[in-house]
Amino acid sequence: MKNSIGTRTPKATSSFPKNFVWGTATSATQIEGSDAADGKTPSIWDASRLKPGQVEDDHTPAIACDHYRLFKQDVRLLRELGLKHYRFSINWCRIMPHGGTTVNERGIDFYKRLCDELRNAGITPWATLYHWDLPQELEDAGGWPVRGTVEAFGHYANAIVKGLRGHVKNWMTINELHTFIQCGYRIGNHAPFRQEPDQVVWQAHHHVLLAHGLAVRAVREFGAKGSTVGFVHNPETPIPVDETPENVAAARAYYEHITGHYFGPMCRGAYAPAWLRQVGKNRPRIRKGDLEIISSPTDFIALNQYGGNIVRARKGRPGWEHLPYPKDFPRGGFSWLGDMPSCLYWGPRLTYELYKPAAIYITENGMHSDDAPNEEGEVQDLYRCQWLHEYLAALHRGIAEGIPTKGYFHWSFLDNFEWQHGYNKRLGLVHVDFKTLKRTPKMSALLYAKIAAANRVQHLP
Ligand code: PNW
Repeated sequence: MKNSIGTRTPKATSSFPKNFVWGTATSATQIEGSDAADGKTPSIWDASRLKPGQVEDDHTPAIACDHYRLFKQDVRLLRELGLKHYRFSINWCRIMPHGGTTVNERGIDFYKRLCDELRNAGITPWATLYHWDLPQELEDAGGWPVRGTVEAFGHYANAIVKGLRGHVKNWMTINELHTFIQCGYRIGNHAPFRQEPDQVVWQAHHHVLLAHGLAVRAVREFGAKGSTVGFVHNPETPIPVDETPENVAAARAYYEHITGHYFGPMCRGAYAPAWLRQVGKNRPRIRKGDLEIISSPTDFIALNQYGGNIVRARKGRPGWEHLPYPKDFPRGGFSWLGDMPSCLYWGPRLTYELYKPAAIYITENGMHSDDAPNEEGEVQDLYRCQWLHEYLAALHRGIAEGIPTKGYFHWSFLDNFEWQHGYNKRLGLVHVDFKTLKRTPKMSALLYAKIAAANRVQHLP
């Protein structure tokens, strides 16, 4: 028999569906800079609000990638890479300064210019309404634990959806409620750096769900015809230690347990009864009509997926148990991030099995690695290249099995301001020199561009 090692032609099965959405993602505070330009007022993450020690090395987002001024160059780079979809977020403080009700047209104009530039480059915009830039005045009045913040958000959502009608058709309401409420109001390592008791935290959680519902309604009422909208969540992903029915069932039960107070109200119109029992007297106050607003139908569920945890069924008893990772394994650049490619299989699968969304998008996936240009100016970020192959192969498996995942956005397009880590964590496909602001596509950007253009991964497990 003729030796065919190394001459393997790609299997048809490694292709993604036609029209699969390949994109990259960013957020306003992390890349824009120009934090007082054109009428913008401070958010809770602004340089002027951060106190010493809150962000590593006291970095601030005052300049970040200077994208507000360099956006044309950035869109050109996206075009050169051939990436046809781009997820960004809108900074509330540019649109409604001070968190008030007066619209700042100069703020809307920036996002119109960005969208025009994208359209001319053949790139579809995907806009997130809230990626953590709460106007400082709203925080001063109590922040997300206070219902007035939801009302203010409703005004903002209506204004920006109206303002960008004709420019944006794909909307995401809220980015990672779990992260900014738990880190911002319970743990205190994200702005507004508070440590509140459970009832306050769960009240804030409920208010953000309500804000999501109002944003869905804003898109339905004021969005262009054919607009789509969904919520972006980052659930921890349980990965069964093997695929025996009992271990898969344990993973599903655990996923229900951790998503029932997020997707439950949204997709079923009710908080999971087990969760309500668990939080007991710390449950949020829910007004009549709230759950109808929260469960306004959406078009997709968006997942930000980075890692996962291994679970299995408990011996002789119902439920699950976690298998803790050995020290230093696996890694992905953060304490919370373990490199577990199969999360891109299990996350969409469990979400689909439990909540049956019409579509799923992976709106973030990525890792930190500190690669810099070498003497030839090449950034050889081999870990990220390997990551792309492995994670996308896992994503592909689910699609091949019939899970309706319609798109993938790599986090992030550019190295950027990584919240409490400042500029010390680099997650970009494109390297940014924060002194000169020079952009250099890493090896992974070129690899990802090839995968997107070919619409297939080369390596399948
Ligand atoms: C997400 N955690 O943040 C955000 O949406 C991005 O803005 C951010 O840059 C990216 O992931 C990388 O960190 C997270 O503690 C922050 O589990 C913290 C956690 C998860 C996601």
